[in-house]
Amino acid sequence: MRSSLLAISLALSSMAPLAAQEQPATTTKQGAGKDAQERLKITIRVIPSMVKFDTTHFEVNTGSAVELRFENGCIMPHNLVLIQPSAENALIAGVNALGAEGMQKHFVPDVPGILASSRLLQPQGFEVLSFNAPEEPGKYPFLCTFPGHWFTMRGVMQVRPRGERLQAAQRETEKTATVPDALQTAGISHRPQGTLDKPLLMRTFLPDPGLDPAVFAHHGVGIPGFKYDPATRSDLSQKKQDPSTGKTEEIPQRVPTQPGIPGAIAVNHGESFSYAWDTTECRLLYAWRGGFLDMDPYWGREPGGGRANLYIPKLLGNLVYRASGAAPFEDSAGGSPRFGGYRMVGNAPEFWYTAGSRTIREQVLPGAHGRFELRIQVEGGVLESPWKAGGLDQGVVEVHPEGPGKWRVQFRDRPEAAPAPSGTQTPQN
Ligand SMILES: [Cu+2]
Repeated sequence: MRSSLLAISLALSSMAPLAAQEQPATTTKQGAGKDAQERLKITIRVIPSMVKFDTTHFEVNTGSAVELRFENGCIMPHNLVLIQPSAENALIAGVNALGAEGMQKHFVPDVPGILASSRLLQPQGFEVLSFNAPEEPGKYPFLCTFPGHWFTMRGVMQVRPRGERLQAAQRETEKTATVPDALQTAGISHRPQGTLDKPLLMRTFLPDPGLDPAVFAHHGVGIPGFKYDPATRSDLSQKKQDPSTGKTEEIPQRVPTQPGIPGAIAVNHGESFSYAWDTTECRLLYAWRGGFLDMDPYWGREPGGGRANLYIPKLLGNLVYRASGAAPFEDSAGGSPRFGGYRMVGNAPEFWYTAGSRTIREQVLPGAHGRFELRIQVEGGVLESPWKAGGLDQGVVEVHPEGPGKWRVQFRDRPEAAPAPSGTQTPQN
C-alpha cells in the first residue's frame, strides 16, 4: 500500500517551541473537515510513571494534515511510533533486533510500515510530528517502542473517509480505554509468556524475592513519588497552614516507595524458564520456572483501570536461582557497571555492559527442568579470577573456562527449590 504520508520532525526536545505551536489553537477543531488546508492538532502526553499515553484513540480524515504534539512529562524516556495497521509484529521484531544500537536509534528500527515516529524523548521533552493522514481509512496503531513499554503504551489513530464526522479523542481521564481493555483489544494476556525460541522481554518493576542486600550495591534508595491525579493531569498537593506565620503552603502528596526492583529486564522462555537481569547491577538477579509474571498489580484489572497501590508484578512459579554477594566482576574491574544494551543472539538476548576498562557480554541460555547456562565473554583487561561461583544460595553451579576471557556457568536447581514469594510485600517507608 502506498502512503502519501510524510513524517517530518519539526521540533525536538529542549528546543524552543515553534511559532506554529504558540499560535492560539482557535482555528482547528476536531471535526473541522471543510478546509483541507486546516491542520488537525492533537496533543498526546505521557501519564507520569504509568507507562501509558493519556490519549488512546484519536480520529482524522483521510489525507488531512495532522500536527501531533507528543509531550513526555514522565521520569522515563518514551517515544511514539505510528504504524500501518498490520506492521506491529515487524516493528517489535525490529526493535528487539536493534540490540545495543537501540538507544542511538531511538528504538525506531528501519522496518517498513512506520508512518511517523518521534525521537526517544527524555523527561520533559516534546516533539511535534507533522504529517498527512493516510489515504486509506482504517485503524493505525501508535505505540512506544522503548523495550517493554508497548504492552501498555499504545493507542489507535482512526482514519475516516474525507468528510466523515470525527469523534473526539479518547483520554484516559474519560475512562474510555483502560489498560485491561487496551490489552484485551491487543490480545495481550495479563500473564504474558514467550516461548523457548521466542522469549518475551519485559522491562518492568520486579519483585525482590528476598535477595541479599549486597546484590543491590549500585541501586539508590527510592524517593517517594508524587501522587498523581489523572483527572487534572497534575501532581496532588495539600494546603497546609503554618500556625506560627499563618502562611499557607502547598505540600506535595507522596506515594510510598515501592519495594520493587526498577530497571530490570524480565525474560521468559515459556513455562520452563524465566529470569531477571538487572541493568543497574548488570547481573543475573534470579531465575525461576513454572510461569512468568502476573501483571495485574502493575497493569490494573478492575473496570476503569488503575493499578494496585503496590504495583509490583507477582512472580509465578518457583525460584531456581538467587544471586548473592558482590557482583562477580566488581572487585578487580575498577569501576561501576554500566549497562550498554542487548541484542538477540540466536534465541536469547545477549546483554552487554562495561566495568572499568572491560566490556562484558552475558547470555542466559535455558535448558530443561530449570537448568540453565550463563555464557560470559570479557574483553579489554586481564581477569585474574574466573566468574565466582561463591555466594550463590541456590542452584548447583559448575564453572567451565572456555578460553581467554570466556566462561560457561552451568546451573542446576536443587529439587527443594523454594517457592517464589509473593510480589506484594509490606511497603518500607
Ligand atoms: Cu515508553
